[in-house]
Amino acid sequence: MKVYGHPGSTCTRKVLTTLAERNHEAEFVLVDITKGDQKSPQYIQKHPFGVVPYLEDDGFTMYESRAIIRYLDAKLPGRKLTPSDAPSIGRMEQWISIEQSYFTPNCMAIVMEMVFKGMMGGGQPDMDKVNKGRDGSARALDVADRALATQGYLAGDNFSLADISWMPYLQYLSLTPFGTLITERPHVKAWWQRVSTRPSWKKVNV
Ligand SMILES: N[C@@H](CCC(=O)N[C@@H](CS)C(=O)NCC(=O)O)C(=O)O
Repeated sequence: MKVYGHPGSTCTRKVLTTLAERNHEAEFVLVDITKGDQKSPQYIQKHPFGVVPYLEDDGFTMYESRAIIRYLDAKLPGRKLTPSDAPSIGRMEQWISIEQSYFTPNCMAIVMEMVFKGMMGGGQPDMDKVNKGRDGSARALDVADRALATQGYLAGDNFSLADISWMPYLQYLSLTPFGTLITERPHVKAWWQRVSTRPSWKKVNV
């Protein structure tokens, strides 16, 4: 099995965290997105949208991080990161969808302006974008805080793919002054402490 990606990429980190949780080793193929390798003709032949990650598994290939983590969890033997009862599966999928639809676009607006823009020499952050991202992130995190008041993880009592789908974005958010969006919500704060100290996350978040 080969994972094509970049260690700093949020979407690659979801895949690597899933592999680490499932104790499965895959060969890592670096696609250096800081140098534009993801737009090379050779890579576009694999991934027609020119982004990471991309998976090769014994002749089967696929892309899209949230689809890849579901595939890996279904395929690999051992304890699953997907619950087995229908309501919990529904809950897990709901939280992955909330992440993709309402949280990540807002969180990444902050991270792009406050972390990546500076790293790429792009100048001062656009505070209109940051403030809009802050408000949108706060709304999603308020909803998460209410859910996490009565359960340990997003899908219920067990760590699942839903938690993995949120973690890479929260990690980058925690590096900005808007990390307070996490720490000022007691249940999100406690959950983040729980999930970010897992060995899988420590292995991936280097
Ligand atoms: N929906 C895709 C998004 C992939 C994506 O945007 N990857 C980013 C890194 S996290 C990337 O390759 N960025 C480089 C670029 O946009 O050229 C997924 O979930 O895999």
